[in-house]
Amino acid sequence: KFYKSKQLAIVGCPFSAGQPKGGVDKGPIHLVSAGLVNQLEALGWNVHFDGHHQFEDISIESDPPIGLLKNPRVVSRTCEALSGVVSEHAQNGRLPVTLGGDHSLAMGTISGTLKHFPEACVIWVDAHADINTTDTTDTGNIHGMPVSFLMGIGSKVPEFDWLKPVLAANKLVYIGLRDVDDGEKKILRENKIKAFSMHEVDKYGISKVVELALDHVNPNRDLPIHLSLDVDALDPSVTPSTGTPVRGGLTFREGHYVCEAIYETGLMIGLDIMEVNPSVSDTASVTQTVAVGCSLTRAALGETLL
Ligand code: Z70
Ligand code: MN
Ligand code: MN
Ligand code: MN
Repeated sequence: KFYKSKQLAIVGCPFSAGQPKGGVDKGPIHLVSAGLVNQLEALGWNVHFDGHHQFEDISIESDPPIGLLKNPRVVSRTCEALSGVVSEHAQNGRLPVTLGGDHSLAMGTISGTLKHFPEACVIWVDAHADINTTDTTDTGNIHGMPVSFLMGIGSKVPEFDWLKPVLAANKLVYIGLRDVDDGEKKILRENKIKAFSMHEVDKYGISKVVELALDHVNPNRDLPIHLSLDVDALDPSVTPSTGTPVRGGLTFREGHYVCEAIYETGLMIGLDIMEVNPSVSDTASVTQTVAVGCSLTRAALGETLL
């Protein structure tokens, strides 16, 4: 209901500087090569394939750490450029579907969609909370921090001045968490951020969890929704080819149910499919992970079982 009928844009982001492992930059190429564009067209979407954005004009001579943050300039400038691309698609009535790349890219995608839909809420589906601040990070990997940057918490880094605090704590909800740093747990508590870990998925079942998550961020089911999905939310038996697999994740069907249920609201205004890494594990695992990535994307875009 927020876009012209069935128009979407695929924004491929071959990007890996938010974390140390090579290969995640090849994720979007694999998803598209597997036929994602045709699959979405078959669901009735008018697909504007916006290419694999290398953001080539971002050339950085050297990018030494700022504090602990690794590759801060290239991450910041790539996300700033991505934010512009995503907001332009939203502006033009096309649902932006961003294929990562590592999850630091969500600073770009979410700031981009919130620019056009400031009242939107975010559903973050992940094994990790990705909410470390510049003060709490142990690793310096920025893909573990995008949420804190979007919320404007933690010590500021001038390089990220373009990114304003756009996401309020009560506009965010997590599903699938099971590997959260102590510093992150404190941030979740202090900011009263709602999170449904795998414990709650076991306790209530996935359909109740999605309903409770929506009750929290979208009680009247009338606000736009940005769905940011890290494929490591699913169990490593389902999506093995990702940088930091964590056992005990969502099953194939639980992951798909989340996507289907968000689609059913008719409120989705942005979708991220992140952290597919074709360099992790063997060929069969890569083929499976890419197939599941495409399948989750279709589920979020209206594929029905009957
Ligand atoms: C850890 C950090 C993370 C994804 C790992 C891990 C974060 N909390 N996110 N893999 N997708 O480095 O901050
Ligand atoms: Mn374009
Ligand atoms: Mn993750
Ligand atoms: Mn993530």
